[in-house]
Amino acid sequence: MGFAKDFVWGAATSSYQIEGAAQEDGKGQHVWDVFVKEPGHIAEGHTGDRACDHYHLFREDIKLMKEMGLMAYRFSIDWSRILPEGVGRVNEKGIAFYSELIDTLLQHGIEPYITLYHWELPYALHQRGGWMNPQMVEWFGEYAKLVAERFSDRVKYFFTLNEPQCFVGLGFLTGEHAPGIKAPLKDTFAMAHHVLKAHGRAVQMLRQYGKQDLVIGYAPTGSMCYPETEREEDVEAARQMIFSMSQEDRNWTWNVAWWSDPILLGHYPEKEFACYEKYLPKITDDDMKLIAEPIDIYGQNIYNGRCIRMGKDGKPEEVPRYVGFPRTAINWPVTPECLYWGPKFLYERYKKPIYITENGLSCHDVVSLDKKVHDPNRIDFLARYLHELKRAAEEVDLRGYFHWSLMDNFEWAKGYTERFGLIYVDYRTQERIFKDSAYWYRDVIRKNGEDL
Ligand code: IFM
Repeated sequence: MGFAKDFVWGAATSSYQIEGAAQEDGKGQHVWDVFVKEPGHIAEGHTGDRACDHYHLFREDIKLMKEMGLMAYRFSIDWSRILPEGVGRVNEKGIAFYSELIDTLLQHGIEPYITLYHWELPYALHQRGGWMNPQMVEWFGEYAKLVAERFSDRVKYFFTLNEPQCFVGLGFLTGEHAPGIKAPLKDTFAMAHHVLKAHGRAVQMLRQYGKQDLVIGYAPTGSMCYPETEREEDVEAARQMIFSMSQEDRNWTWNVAWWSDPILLGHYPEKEFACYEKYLPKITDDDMKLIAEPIDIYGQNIYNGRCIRMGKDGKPEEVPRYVGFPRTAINWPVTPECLYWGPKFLYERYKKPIYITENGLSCHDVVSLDKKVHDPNRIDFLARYLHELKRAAEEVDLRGYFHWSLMDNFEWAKGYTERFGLIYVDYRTQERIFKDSAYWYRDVIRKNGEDL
């Protein structure tokens, strides 16, 4: 048993975090291009202007992917690179970049997985109201159509949105991310509804204009939960908690059910709907039908989880973390159990084949005197997490795992201060160095996780 024979081992990135070339070859501007230029938004004033310069170095990067033995690469398209105003005029140079990227991946035997939206809202659309504007549904659909027309002859796998929880929650509620807005709750629920409809519209367009039978999914994040013990009552407590809403309204976006039930079950979660009704826009049956346009696979980004038990009062409660609980450099808890219980609970509820579309950690990696990058913490983290994933693979229809990230990159508001890559990037010279974990992951891939 263990991982299926055709299990897909890959790594993921996103456009703004690695591409650079922010003002090149006719690319339009998006909200991050603008946000990073304002003082105080990004650690140490970093920007993604150059990032990993992947726009120019992608051929070398694909060679490294090959050397690592990756079977698949999940990357995102910068909407404003191919449609500078978000709609209308096509930038052929942007199309040519992604086209060559895809061809080169295929020449190296690496399956491309495209994410349509990893947070780069074209600035021109933002100025027209962005996600507040119901027209976003059609604009996103038009973008998906163009992607299908130009790339789906060679690309079979697509994810629509990456982590709507973040781009709505951090972008429009807390304002930590672009475009840096602290909107009223009512507005954020309206945006979320438009986002879900845009997802549905993109699925329709990909299917209609796809040049082959496409495999289409969605890649949210959300707070995972795992039980303190394997006693049935604790398992039930964790199951209830993972799909329930936060107690605090202003924390509402960190939720699995709100963002996934409509897509996979065709309705918003009932209890929460009642609770948040005062903030909700008008929602019609046609809206729900569009949102629930059938998808083929379910992607979930999983980094950590909360430990849950059934309280004495019969209600689920969170188990406090002990003093000195293990944490990654970015201060996220190390909780490998989430990679077993997360897919298990999601599969029970949504009954779709699952991909882990992101998982990984940041370490403050350095180049040692021997010129190598030793990252034992990453190897230890991955050994623990992938061991749990292997358990899940025995019970769940699990199709693939994409490590976040292929290489160090621009970590949004943290700039380059956090390193998530299997490959170290020296941002001064753009030199790439395999970390020890990249060699370790290569072995995992070769043996299909046999030793985990
Ligand atoms: O870098 C991000 C990515 O863009 C979205 N998911 C989480 C990663 C680590 O923070």
